[in-house]
Amino acid sequence: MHNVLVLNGPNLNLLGTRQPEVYGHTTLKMIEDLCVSHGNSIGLTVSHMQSNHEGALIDAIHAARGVQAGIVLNAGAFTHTSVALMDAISSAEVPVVEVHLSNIHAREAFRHKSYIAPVAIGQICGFGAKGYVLALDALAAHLSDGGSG
Ligand code: CA2
Repeated sequence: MHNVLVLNGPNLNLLGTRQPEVYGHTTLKMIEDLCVSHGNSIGLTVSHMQSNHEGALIDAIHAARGVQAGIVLNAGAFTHTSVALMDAISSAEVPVVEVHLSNIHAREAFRHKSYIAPVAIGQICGFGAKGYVLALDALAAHLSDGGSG
């Protein structure tokens, strides 16, 4: 079993309670439970964390080094602004799969830029909560390939 962290950023604690037309009806707790159970079925021990604070997310990425085999990261709006998160991922030497519920490329222009994408092994967006399952599958495949490709 590989340890994997599912890390969610700002405002994602509100999932399922507001703006369901954009982000769906699934709550963060449902997504976290789904990740734990799906991870278990594909050989991943999933832990999860959500924070509205950039520094706390950076601390979690630093703490993942040598502990987690990979991270599934939805950095929320920090995706589009945070060089600091990008630098944390670069230095952590932990593979990151970037995930977004919505298709950020079909939304406002400011959401098209991701500071996470250049330092992630890949990006999944536009599939709602199922994107987290796809991201775990992608991470498991990456890890079983020995971390290449
Ligand atoms: O589509 C995604 O997953 C996003 O990362 C969500 C972020 C947004 O800033 C990114 O551009 C794309 C926003 C998360 C806000 O979540 C809410 C959920 C319910 C109600 C209000 C906000």
